[in-house]
Amino acid sequence: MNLKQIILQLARPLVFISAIGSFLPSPVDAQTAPSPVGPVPNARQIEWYHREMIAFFHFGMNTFTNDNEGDGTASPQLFNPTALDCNQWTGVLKSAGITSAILVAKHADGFCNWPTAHTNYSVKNSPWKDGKGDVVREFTDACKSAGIKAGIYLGPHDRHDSRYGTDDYNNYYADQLSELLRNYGPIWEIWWDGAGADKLTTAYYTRWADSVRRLQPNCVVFGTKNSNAFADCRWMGNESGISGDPCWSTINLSSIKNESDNISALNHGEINGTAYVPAEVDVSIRPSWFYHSEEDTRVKSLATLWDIYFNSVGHNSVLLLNYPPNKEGLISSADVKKSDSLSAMIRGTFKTNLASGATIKTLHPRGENYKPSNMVDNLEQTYYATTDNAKTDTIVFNLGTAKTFDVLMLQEVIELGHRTTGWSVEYSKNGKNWTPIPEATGKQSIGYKWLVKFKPVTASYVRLRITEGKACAAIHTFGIYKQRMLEHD
Ligand code: OTN
Repeated sequence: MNLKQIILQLARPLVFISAIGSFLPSPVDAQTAPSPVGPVPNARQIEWYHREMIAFFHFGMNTFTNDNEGDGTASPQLFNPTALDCNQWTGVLKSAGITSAILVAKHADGFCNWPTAHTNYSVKNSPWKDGKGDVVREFTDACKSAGIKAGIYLGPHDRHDSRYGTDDYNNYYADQLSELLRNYGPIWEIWWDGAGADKLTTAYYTRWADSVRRLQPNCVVFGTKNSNAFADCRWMGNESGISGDPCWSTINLSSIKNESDNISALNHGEINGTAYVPAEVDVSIRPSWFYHSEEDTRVKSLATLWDIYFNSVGHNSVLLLNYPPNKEGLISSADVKKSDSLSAMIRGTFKTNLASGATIKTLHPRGENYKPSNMVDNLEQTYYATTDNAKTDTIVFNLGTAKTFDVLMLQEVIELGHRTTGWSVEYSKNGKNWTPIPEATGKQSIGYKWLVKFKPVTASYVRLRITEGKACAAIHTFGIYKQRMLEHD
């Protein structure tokens, strides 16, 4: 053996070891978290995502004029709820497990639900409580005692105030905004409806956003059109409760600004969007935003609400579900019944993850801190991650026994950005022959939560194939569930 042969002989095991090494987690990967990729959420957005559902209360002059878009000429004398009880509203939310709510303080008709010092067009000139009432106060107090986060819709458009469209309106709105942000305790979200708001320039919103940040640093901003630069969350392009598939939390701010040309971008987000502005899905439990007695029989069916839940919360969005209080000032019994049924279906379905306790094998585990079982441990802090060089993976869950399921849930670690951009799920009786779930094939986004429902399948093995990614995968949850259906109406 000459010297060259001796060197080659010695080198062979080293080459072999280094080849294996590229498949094994490096010790560094095993201990350290993956680096974030692309835009990531701020602290307000992370907290907002975890609420999952928000209640919306459209209540005001329109409730008493049987309108949705009053022109601002209705007399304050018409506003007179006979039994307003915001504790009843929060009771409905508590029993549904909803922990945040947004009240319309002023809609586009300009009538103010609180005794503002800046216009006479308000509750103080109504017969309700002899002009001494304050719906915003009753709402925020009820939220506080129920442990519910309170948000405010202060309509940027105003059909009553003649200053709308002039610079004086900027001052008027700013004064009202500070009144609301200073005097009612913590305000968790402010809603800047884009409807009719085209005259409001970026300069207006810059001033108003500055007040929000100074007076309520933790307040989430629902931003539209010219408030795009301040938006923590965006409109998603329709009022039917359907976020797109995919639905990325990222988007270009220009798409929010020019919304009418970019409805699809709002609905789907943009995979390479430069801003992190996830979708909030505003939809009413009834056909209209405000209460109309003739719609008492047209409250959305449980099947429709169930679909909306999957198309909003289950499409990486937060659901903002409107319950319009009636002329008494109460949420009607038909709406309460539907709300209770929806929450019973959500709780019943997601109570038991049938994948918990599964034996899990993956191709590219990062290491002990990010082990596969973290996906099914039901803990907030833990997650599974692949090695830095693995953007794809095949993850097999051996369920131990045959289980029947018809829903699946995936969650990414949102703090680390959108990572996985292609995935599919299959099932098998023996771990060898795999059948795709068509509804869970060729999927793209995950984000905070992705849900899919399908006809029940029975299997002992389930396989998640991560087929594309921007970076190594970081999967917080993989869940399979059996729907708990209530009687449909
Ligand atoms: O007539 N509209 O103003 C209208 C009809 C249907 C759906 C939306 C709108 S306006 C739209 O409302 C959104 C909230 O639902 C956002 O605020 C958008 O910025 C606004 O343009």
